[in-house]
Amino acid sequence: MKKDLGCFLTISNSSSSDDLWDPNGDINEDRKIDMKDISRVAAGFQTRPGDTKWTANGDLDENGVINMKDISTTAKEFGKTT
Ligand SMILES: [Ca+2]
Ligand SMILES: [Ca+2]
Repeated sequence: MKKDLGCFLTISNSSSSDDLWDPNGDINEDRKIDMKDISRVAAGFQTRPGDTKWTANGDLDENGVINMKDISTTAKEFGKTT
């Protein structure tokens, strides 16, 4: 789990400059929406850009903060594949 999260942070940092992300709740971009995605949004709960736990992909509505709306959006897409 720790290793997984570290990997994600690396990916997140390196891909933050491209805007290919489609905000559908697939936070780790493995083409399916599952607990991993939800836990990643949850991990960034109430963070803003610049916070150490900020997860850019987790801000689905791009309002600059990860809140319940983002988590519930991810939860709504749960189980979907892209
Ligand atoms: Ca995923
Ligand atoms: Ca948001």
